[in-house]
This record gives sequence, C-alpha cells and structure tokens, in this order.
Amino acid sequence: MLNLVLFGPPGAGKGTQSQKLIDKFQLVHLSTGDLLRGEIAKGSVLGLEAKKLMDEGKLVPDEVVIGMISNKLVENSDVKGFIFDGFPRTVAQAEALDTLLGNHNQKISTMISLEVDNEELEKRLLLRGKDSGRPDDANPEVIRKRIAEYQSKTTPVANYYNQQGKLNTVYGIGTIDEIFSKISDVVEQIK
Ligand code: B4P
Repeated sequence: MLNLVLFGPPGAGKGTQSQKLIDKFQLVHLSTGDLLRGEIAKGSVLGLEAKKLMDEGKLVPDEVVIGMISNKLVENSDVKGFIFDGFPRTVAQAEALDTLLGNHNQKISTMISLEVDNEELEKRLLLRGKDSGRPDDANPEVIRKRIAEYQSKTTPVANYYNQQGKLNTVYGIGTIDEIFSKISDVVEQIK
C-alpha cells in the first residue's frame, strides 16, 4: 500500500494537491478538515462542538480526529493506499496513526511537507474566503490564529517523520501543476 501524509500550514495547498494525487495514484483521500465540515453540515453533536473550535482557528481535540480516521481505515480495508490530508496535526495524532496502521499491518510510506511563507498563506486563504463560505477563511485574525496553532502544535510532527527518515520538503509556491510535478517525483521514487 502507498500511504502518504500531505503536510503543511493552512493554505499550503494540501487539499488542492490531494485531488491531483488521488487521480494519478488511485488513493483514498482522508481529509480531517473535510470530515469535520461533513459533521458540521449534518448538524451532529461532534460537528457542533468542532465548529466552535474551527471558527476560532483552534485545533479540534486529538481523540475526535483519531476516532474519525480509525473508522475510515476500517471502512476502506481493500484499497491501494491513503492520502492523509491535514492529519496528523499533533505528535499524539502521528503516534496514534502509526498504531492504527500497524493494527492493519500497514505503515506510512512517506510524508510530503509543503513549504509556503505566512504572507502567501494569508493571501490565499483570504482569497478563498471570498467565495468558499468557510468562516475560518473570512477573518484575518482567525487565519493568523490557525497559522500560530500550526507553528506551535503541528510543526513538531515534521520532526517525528524526519526521525523515521520519511520527511520530504517541497517548495509550495508556483503553479499548481509545477508543485504537483515535484510531489509526483517524490512519490514515484518510493513506489
Ligand atoms: P483543513 O480543512 O485541513 O484546512 P486548511 O489547513 O485550510 O488547508 P486546505 O487543505 O483546505 O487548503 P489548501 O492548502 O489546499 O482544516 C480546517 C480546520 O479543521 C483546522 O483549522 C482545524 O480547526 C480543523 N482540523 C482539521 N484537521 C484537524 C486535525 N487533524 N486535528 C485537529 N483539528 C483539525 O488551499 C488553500 C487555498 O490556496 C485554496 O484556495 C487553493 O485554491 C489555493 N492554492 C492552493 N495551491 C495554490 C498555488 N500553488 N498557488 C496559489 N494558490 C493556491
């Protein structure tokens, strides 16, 4: 199985590049952001609790997102592999993912980390906020909070995978196709 972690700050292009990776490598896309927005749309208890945190630019508790991913791994047992998009976002989530995959005799193949400076991130997210309807993209203060959450809680995850020899950094500024080509090169090397 080919199991990829697509990593990077909010607005780095994770969701955008995931769509192209799914088409090229026939992987199942697991985006915790999309799963949480699905719960919000359904109006579930989990969704209502998550919405409050997401609207403030904060991370949702580890056990919530780990539970969602665990369910999805069970539902998709016979696939070519997964793209984990926006997950793991804390070291506790990364450890839990290793355990969950280990239970299915699987592991993470590699991590691709998209590098984009803060000024560009803010610009992209505000632009998307104009028509996405996502409250967390509409407010510059919330965007800055998300970037700060990333810097304090999520950046240690890169080191976690680096220690396993699985970290690949890709410069995330340029056209979507240019960036995709660099990501594809990394994936082809480990296939
Ligand atoms: P996510 O849904 O993961 O959203 P995101 O970080 O904003 O990234 P996304 O993938 O959507 O954007 P992309 O970079 O592709 O998370 C939202 C919230 O959910 C979090 O803040 C948190 O509260 C919660 N959450 C999710 N997962 C969690 C977890 N594991 N633990 C705890 N909480 C969790 O694209 C951004 C924009 O840039 C787009 O408009 C795109 O068109 C544009 N773009 C992309 N590539 C570009 C390029 N090369 N040039 C110009 N623009 C580009």
